[in-house]
Amino acid sequence: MAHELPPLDYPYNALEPHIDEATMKLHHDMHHAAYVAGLNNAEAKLAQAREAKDFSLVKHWERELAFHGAGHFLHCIFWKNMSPNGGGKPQGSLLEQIRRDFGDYESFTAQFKAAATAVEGSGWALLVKNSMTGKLEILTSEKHQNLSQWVVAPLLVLDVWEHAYYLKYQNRRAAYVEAFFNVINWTDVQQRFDNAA
Ligand code: MN3
Repeated sequence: MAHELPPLDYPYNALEPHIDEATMKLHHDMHHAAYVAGLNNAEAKLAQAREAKDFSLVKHWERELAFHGAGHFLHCIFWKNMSPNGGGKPQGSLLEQIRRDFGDYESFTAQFKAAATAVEGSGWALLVKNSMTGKLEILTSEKHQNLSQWVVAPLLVLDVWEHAYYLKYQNRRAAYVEAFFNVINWTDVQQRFDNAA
């Protein structure tokens, strides 16, 4: 099922004067649309590679998958994160957890604004919930991909830093990757799959 550019929930000019109509139109119709097209293309190319059992370009298409996937999914959230009726303060359980994890709302906004301002070059500031600790955190991303799509729940992870295999496998990472499949705890992976939001 191909990804599609979701329409905005509000007119292009609805966020004026804070975010202008021309920017919204360009950002949504051109930039976001390009991510959607790029993501669909990357997924199609990877399907072709699986079909042909030819992964010679897998690094390229995984990069494309991350770049366009991150772009698509983050923009979907970004548009929904804004509203012509927005502003004000969070309430209820979100406000409570912000207070618990950042001290108070003002400290949260101070850190978020500072973090967003300090991103070098292109990127994002993100308020996230850590699925291991259940805590809220502010993270930043230089660019947005760096091989991640962000809105994913890790189910099965494999460390391919050299320290994870070099003593035994030296430069033969593929042999280490092969061996990993002999020790995967699929029960754990299944549980993470069942629990993923
Ligand atoms: Mn953008």
